[in-house]
Amino acid sequence: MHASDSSYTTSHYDAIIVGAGFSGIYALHKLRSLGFSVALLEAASAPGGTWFWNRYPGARCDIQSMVYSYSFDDKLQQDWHWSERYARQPEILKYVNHVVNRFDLERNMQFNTRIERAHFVEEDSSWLLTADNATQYRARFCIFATGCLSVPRMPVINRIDTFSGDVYHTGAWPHDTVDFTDQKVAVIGTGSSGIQSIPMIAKQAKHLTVFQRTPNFSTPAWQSPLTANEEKQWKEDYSNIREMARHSESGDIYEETPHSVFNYSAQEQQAELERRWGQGAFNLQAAFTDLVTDEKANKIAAEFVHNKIRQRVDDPEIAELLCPRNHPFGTKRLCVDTDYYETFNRDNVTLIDMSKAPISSITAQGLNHNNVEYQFDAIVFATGFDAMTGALTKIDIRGTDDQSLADKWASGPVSYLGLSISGFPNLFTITGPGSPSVLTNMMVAIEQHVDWIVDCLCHLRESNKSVIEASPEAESTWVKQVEAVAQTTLYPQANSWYVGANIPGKPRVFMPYVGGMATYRDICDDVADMGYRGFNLN
Ligand code: FAD
Ligand code: N01
Repeated sequence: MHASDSSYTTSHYDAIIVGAGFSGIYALHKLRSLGFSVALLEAASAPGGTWFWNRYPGARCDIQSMVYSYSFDDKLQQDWHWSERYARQPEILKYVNHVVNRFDLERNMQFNTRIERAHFVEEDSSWLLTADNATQYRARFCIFATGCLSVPRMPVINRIDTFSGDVYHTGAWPHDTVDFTDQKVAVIGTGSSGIQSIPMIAKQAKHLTVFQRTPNFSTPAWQSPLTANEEKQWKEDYSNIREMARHSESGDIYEETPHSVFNYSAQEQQAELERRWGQGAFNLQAAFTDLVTDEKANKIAAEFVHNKIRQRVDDPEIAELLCPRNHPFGTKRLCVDTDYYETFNRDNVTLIDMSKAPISSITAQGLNHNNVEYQFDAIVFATGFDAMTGALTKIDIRGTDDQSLADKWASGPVSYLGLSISGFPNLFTITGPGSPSVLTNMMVAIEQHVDWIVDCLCHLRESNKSVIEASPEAESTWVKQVEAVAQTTLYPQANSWYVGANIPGKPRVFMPYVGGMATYRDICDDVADMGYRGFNLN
């Protein structure tokens, strides 16, 4: 790669960050405050990442906002007021903008700038990035904060472009208000996005038809306003709570247990599951140590949720259709809902089971499924993302010897710690494949990665080194470790986006590190303490 192309204006930095979600924003703040010259480039017109793009009705977090937020600045967390237990998307976006303004970050951000190429320049060990708007950027270090769930995916369906009504994807929702009043609406997909949006759309639409290929396990959020007293209690103990979250396996603060389900009688098991159900969200998954490692234990939890679904849904046949049976409980991201199952008790909602027959085609008026023609005013695709690798493999990233990252990852992503890739010196990924990322409270994962990367850059600066690269041996050992730990669980059994099963042709590899946040943090700290073991520094 040549140092620059004369048709572009090139700016030079110590570090370039790509992506203005929670990861990129914190990385920018931290690097800049330590004296690095840095620019952040973002495809969108404003910061927010996930919370900029996912504006569908019902979008909110599934980790309590008091912990699904930055912990790096005590004054920030003490000053900010969350109105509800799980904040809605507009409030999270408001928080993002508050952070950007509070730390005066926008002056180092460039919006409407989609990076299309990132090439390593061997002559001087720098990265040259080229955007879609004819700008180029050079930097010693390149940090991809491009997100695990940032490339929305439209399914492959015959004549998908022929619908004459309104088409939406939950992950690229319009900024203008969408009003479904008096409309016949279809939602395709029943993952977390579908499960959050379906109850809201049902309340507005004349009729809602839900097309479900695979039912998912969902637990109630028990959403409520955050009272002044609750907020006070959180804030009085904030630093302890944050520390607990950082050193937990999930990055969240639900009760962890040392007990197997088999330590209890059947009655005690049900009582504990009931208690956890009452706490909401991921508490259920953490009820016993072996729910996602032992098939018999898993069945107890699955059956518990099936019974809850049967209680919540009036029509027994619909209830059975909503009970997940083709994957173990917890092996797809657990969904967290408000009135999801109850929505199917409404007169204006129909559930269509697609498990035996896919949609045969989209038509100008709607769609055809199982020889039935459906007519709609709007179709909502809640069909997910090219997760974990999509945002990176879309970019033409080339390392030493002009090696392409997409080629290197053709059989599945490989990395050292999900942070660094052999053959791609001075390049870092925040929450990359091979790190706990999507299996945790991602705020904790993000802060841990950013802190580690920034410490690493400071170490290089202090030791007069300018190049760091993961060794092929360390990378290969880590990939085997990620795979080995996944195989001790039931996770690989599910056709989830964790294994790339939602994208036809994507290699089936369990991508996140399932060994837990606390264990992973210790490994990363140990690597740094041992002089960046597994990396070559020059
Ligand atoms: P993102 O927020 O995805 O930001 C990445 C940014 O990079 C985007 O703005 C994108 O436009 C930009 N980008 C990508 N490619 C390029 C390019 N080539 N050039 C320029 N810019 C580029 N996690 C939780 O832990 N708890 C939750 O409750 C939770 N809720 C979620 C709800 C939804 C609807 C979704 C989709 C995800 C949720 N997640 C949740 C996961 C969520 O993605 C993370 O928590 C977090 O917001 C990720 O931040 P990020 O900065 O790493 O990535
Ligand atoms: O996407 P998904 P998502 N025909 O991939 C179906 C986070 N998140 O956007 O399972 C018919 O989970 C597909 O069916 P199947 C969270 O990490 C969090 O909902 O492949 N159906 C599935 O039902 C989450 O896990 C929140 O059989 C098709 C659905 O579309 C991740 O983002 C909220 C199809 C896709 O589900 C992704 O969630 C939102 C086809 N051709 C997102 N193709 C919170 O609550 C796909 N489907 C915090």
